[in-house]
Amino acid sequence: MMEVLIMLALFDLVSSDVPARRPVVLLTDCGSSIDDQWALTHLALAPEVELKGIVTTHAPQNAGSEITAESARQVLSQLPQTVTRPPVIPGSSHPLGGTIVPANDEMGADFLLKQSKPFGTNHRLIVALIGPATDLALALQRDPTVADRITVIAMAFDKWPEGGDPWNVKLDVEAWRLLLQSATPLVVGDDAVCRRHLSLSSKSAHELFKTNKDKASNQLIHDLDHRLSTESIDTFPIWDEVVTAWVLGLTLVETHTRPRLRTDRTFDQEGSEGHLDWITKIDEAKLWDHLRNRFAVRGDAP
Ligand SMILES: [Ca+2]
Repeated sequence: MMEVLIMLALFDLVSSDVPARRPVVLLTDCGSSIDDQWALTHLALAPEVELKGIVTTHAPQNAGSEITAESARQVLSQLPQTVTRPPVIPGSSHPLGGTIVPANDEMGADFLLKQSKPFGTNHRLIVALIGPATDLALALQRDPTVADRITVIAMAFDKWPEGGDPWNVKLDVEAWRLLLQSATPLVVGDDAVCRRHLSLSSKSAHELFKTNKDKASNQLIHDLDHRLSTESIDTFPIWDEVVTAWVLGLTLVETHTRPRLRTDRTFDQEGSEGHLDWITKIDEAKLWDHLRNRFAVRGDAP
């Protein structure tokens, strides 16, 4: 049976219980869509976050990890000069899928394992997963004890309790199967909650940054407008910002029994064990205010 435990309200943790400088490694398929750029920008600017590094992953259309790394570097280049640039590490260009992983594809897993070393069960490294889970799964395969040193916050799946997924999980189902079977604490922000809370129109995005005329926010707006125009739609979900919202304490979650994953990406609740947290609500007003204020503090890039 599914166990549901409504967690206590987590809103307002930014100003109360969230320790300063939460350590984060970001795993991203930056450039596949427009939302990774928003999350990367926001995490890099947030004073509550120590962005220790960015591991880039494979993406469709033969976009290897070096291509997504270049996209991440481009985002960082738009940030004000005062912002510390975290290292960008190209991870695996191939999903697990039973193939032999080339040595160069292990750089992301190597980085994750090295970064996790100082951490433990009482003070965990946050792994923010906004792309395929390949590099994280490689790290878990290489050293299963990394599960005792990290917490994973992931944008993934369609909705609870069905599961399903058109992108992050689909691109490496085996990696997600390993992640769900691991002992790693896991929080999921699904497509449904992101569409409910994180969809932006052109008007709302321009309103958000109306007092900021810097390179980074201009680029975020430009990318959103281009996507809205290309697809002839009024709003677009900034899915990956759900991980920023969780890191900043701006989400509510339910705790569920941890399911297994079928090959069609749906959940199998039979024989499940352990738990995971599932995000049910995002305080998007505070999230967008937080991002706007970061630009207001930082000013323009020279
Ligand atoms: Ca992404």
